[in-house]
Amino acid sequence: MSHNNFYITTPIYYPSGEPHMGHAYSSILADVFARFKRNDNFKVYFLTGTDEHGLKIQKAAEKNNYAPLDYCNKISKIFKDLANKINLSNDDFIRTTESRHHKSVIDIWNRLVKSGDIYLSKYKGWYSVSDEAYYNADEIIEKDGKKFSAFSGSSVEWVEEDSFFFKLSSWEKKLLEFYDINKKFILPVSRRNEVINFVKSGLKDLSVSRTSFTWGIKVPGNNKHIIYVWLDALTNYLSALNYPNINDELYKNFWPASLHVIGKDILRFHAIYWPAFLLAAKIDPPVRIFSHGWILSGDKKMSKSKGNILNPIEVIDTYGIDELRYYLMKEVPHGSDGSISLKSLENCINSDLANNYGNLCQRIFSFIKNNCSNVVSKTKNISTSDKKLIEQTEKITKDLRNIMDEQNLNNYIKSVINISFLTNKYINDEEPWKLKKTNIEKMNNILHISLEQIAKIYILINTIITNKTTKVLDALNLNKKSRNFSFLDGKKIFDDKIQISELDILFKKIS
Ligand code: ME8
Repeated sequence: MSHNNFYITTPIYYPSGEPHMGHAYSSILADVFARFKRNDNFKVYFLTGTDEHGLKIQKAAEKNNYAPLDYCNKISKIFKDLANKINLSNDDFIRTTESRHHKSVIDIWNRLVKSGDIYLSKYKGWYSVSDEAYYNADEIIEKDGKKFSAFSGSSVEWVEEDSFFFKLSSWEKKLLEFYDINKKFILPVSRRNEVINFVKSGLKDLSVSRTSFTWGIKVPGNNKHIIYVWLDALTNYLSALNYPNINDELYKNFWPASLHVIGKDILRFHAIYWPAFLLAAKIDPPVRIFSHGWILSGDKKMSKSKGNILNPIEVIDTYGIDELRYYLMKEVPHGSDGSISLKSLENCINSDLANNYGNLCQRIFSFIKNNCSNVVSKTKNISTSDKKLIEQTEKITKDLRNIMDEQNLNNYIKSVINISFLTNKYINDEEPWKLKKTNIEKMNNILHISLEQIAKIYILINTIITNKTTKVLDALNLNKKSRNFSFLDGKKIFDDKIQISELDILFKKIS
């Protein structure tokens, strides 16, 4: 894969119930990284989709009186519609019930058999259908006579059945070596440490087939066994690139994946099982697993089973998608959990969107309209305070690529807020309105520099606020080709006079 290609994925979602804010968060986060790389002239492939096999889905379909595939068709479409509604810029939407995925899973299975990493035995232990995960006895807690996973809190059941196993134990040392060589394979560092400690405490072989239900991909040559849904699901990242056709342009251009964005609850699968499967199958593991925290409501994970859901569609219809995207990205701290509420969403809209970004634009646009007939000539002489603003902005922007290469979106947002703050202060200090009669050239310089700043701010933030930033860049008459990050390398956005167009109020304050 070339250095200028970037393959990024969201988790593929279980279509077992309707999507909620946690799903929207995970997807928007990945979307922001995808858009950042596109703005930075990378060739990006961005994948999302649905994870449709396994007992969890079979049970959800039965409960709703549907055949599994009919149920998946129905719910998968709801996830696809949500992707549109939240402005995901995904290039593909994969469903694990598609034949392209089936081929890919069979190939991986055959490779693992060929490498001697799979053997037949019997599984005896705990299983959580909700997590589709096996748990050791020391990971189980008992409450009111019922057993739960101490890790996720989901209920577990005792399973005893014939099963194929993957020799995960034999990959322990190689995984630790892999983490050691690839120091940034797992971010944030706290999650990396968690994974390394877990692997060091010893890995058991992993059951990779089930025989007590039918909804899934059958083990080749053995009709009784269904391939474990996580081995099936993880392979989606390869299937979307037309693996096993390794001569396919997509595979050649985009594997290994640059970044899998996932929640902390599915870290083990991505940071331990996935690289182990791939190393065993002699396929390069992905470059980065970034694990985000949970969206909480109060202090609880937002999820259907807890009944504390903020419905993303309702919030978008009331407040707008730009507003929700910005709020979620700002409010949830890097790699940690974040508690959200409508009250803090409203505060964020008022303080950041209306007062900071919106006000900066509106005051400059209306001044230029009223005093300069919508045209500002090119800056001629740079004053000390112009220079100061330009240098302060450069100092902030020069770190942005590194910040985003570590998925530190909070610092990115802080940087953009800071540029907006500095620009507002510059305008207040320079008082262009006082120069109309005395120094029209200086007034023009200040306005030109302010518009250049506005363009930078809105290009940076259009990774998050996708609709209203376009309105501003259109009103600046900035051609589409120039809406990229070349200014991060010191290039100017406007080399000439700037003609502006009408700009409506961007963000309405909520009272
Ligand atoms: O785990 N806050 O699917 P899923 C933040 N099919 N993120 C949340 C969340 C919350 N309240 N609730 C869920 C699966 N998520 C598998 C993935 S990938 C090969 C297979 C996140 O629908 C969760 O952390 O249960 C996970 O990353 C994603 O939503 C999908 O959850």
